[in-house]
Amino acid sequence: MLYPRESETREVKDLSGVWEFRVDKDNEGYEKQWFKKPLKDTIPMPVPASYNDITQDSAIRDHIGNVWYERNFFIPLSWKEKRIFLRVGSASHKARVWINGREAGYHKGGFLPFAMEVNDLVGFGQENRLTITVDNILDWTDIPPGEIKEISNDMHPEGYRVQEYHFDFFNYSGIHRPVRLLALPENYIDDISVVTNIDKNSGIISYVVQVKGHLARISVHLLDREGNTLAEANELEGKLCVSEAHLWEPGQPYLYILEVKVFNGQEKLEDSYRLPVGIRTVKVDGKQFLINGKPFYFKGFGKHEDSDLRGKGLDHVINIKDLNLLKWMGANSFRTSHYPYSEELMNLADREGFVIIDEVPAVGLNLWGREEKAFSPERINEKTLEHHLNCLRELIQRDKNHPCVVMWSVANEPASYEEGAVSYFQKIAKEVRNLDPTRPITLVNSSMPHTCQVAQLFDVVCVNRYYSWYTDSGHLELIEFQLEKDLRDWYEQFKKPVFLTEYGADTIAGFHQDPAVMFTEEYQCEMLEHYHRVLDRLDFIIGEHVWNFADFATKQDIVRVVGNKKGVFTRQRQPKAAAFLLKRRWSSTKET
Ligand code: BDP
Repeated sequence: MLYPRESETREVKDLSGVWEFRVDKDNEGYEKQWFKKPLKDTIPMPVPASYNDITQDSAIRDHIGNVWYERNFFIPLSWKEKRIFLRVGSASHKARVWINGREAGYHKGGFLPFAMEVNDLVGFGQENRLTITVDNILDWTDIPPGEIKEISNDMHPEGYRVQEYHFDFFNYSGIHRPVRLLALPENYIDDISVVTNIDKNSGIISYVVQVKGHLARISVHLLDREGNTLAEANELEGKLCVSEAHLWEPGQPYLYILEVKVFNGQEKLEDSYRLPVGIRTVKVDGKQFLINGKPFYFKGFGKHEDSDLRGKGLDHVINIKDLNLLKWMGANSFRTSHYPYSEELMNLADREGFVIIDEVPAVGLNLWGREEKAFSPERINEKTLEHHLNCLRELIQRDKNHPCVVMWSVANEPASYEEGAVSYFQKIAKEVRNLDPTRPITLVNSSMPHTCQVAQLFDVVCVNRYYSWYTDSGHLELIEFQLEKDLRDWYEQFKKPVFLTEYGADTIAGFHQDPAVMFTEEYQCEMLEHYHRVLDRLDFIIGEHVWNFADFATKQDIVRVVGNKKGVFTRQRQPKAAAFLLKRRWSSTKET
């Protein structure tokens, strides 16, 4: 289903606001059928937001299992003839939806939208009750995966359980993105796909429209920013050509509008949808990553959706501030580490000309030094694969038309050295290429070139490296020798462009020492300089993404001081010294 946009034929009603909320601490809600009657004993909870940091109760912050959200709504009488959908932007990680006590739908996967048609469940001229149960438990069938550990009663009189997971961000939970009601016409535009190409000075837009129901006629117009029609067609599928096209360029994006209208037999307008379209091409060629035929060098960060109080909840203030900070420092790109970000952010990136590596939530597919294998029937198995493939399908369906997305990342730091990873990622790579033959694909690696079993399946070698941090801690002087050898080995072995997708140091803002020691601002700066000297010597490097843009929350751990402090900005988005160093570097290097 297309992103909810209003038009003369479509209405969108945003249900964001204050909802009723109850934690199901004894896991009894389903059995006691809480969905049948208005929820009792509730507290107010904002939507969208993670619920974890909103109250003063650590039991809510650390809750494992179901929570219940509820609110009432009206359906306007004018929607009588409409098809009514409920669309949830994201709920982490599994959600069951009830309307007036009847089940409306279920979705697994915490970072992608889902929608359901609800005409049979809602009433007109009455208040309707919407209940959403959100479950944050992660097991090996999920991505990201997790494990529930039951701790026996020699550790606590009643025993207790913990949610374990092998990824480095707090398992924020709840309804993270807007919940919306949509009113669509009986016969409506269900999907649009565009692929763009460039031929000399002309832009070519190949499009396919899918309609639900009947239609007598379709009109497709390509509009420029001023609303002038530049090309038009009357088929469900076709090609539009713009001469002297304005391209969507990193930092200089131009967005056209593809205006699609469908009419019935009486020439009455049934539905219309306006899709922003950027004309651009992407390609990997030898040692280079080309956007619009020109070599592009990625400068930027691995990020997180993470901020004070909101956790992973959509926040336009944070999103726009972050893009402004990226611009301020001359960054041109980021990776949606380690899960798909909100559609609202993707729309902003299209508009502001940021280049994105779009990642599925396949993080933590690794047991880090444990003896057992991660890719094995008891852990990452056929069921995980099925869900992983499904997330990729949903992600590509959601983001296929965004010019900002130039590459799909299918996983972050899986145990790619295990034999079992090979057939797993063969299936993943095959499916992604099948779904989108137009974009390069990658897997972000922490393995070494001689141990990785899967890099040959992908177009770009992405590697995360922590020399002088997790290895040889404190030894800045070893970085250059070790990193250079490592990166050269990757290139020699796979003959593909290499991208340093993570490098960084935990840095507590305000800690200073010279000569530098770990955790000080001086150390973060010096470390970056060593890495950059190596990157500047190698012609097969296509990008540098510092880890991380901002400090972020993690689970409590002896190696984390109130979260991961590798941010170049604090969690409140104030710069550490490294921000100025990166600003100098990125503002002075060539634009691409
Ligand atoms: C990398 C992970 C990233 C972590 C980072 C770190 O990809 O999610 O936050 O290490 O340890 O391995 O800071």
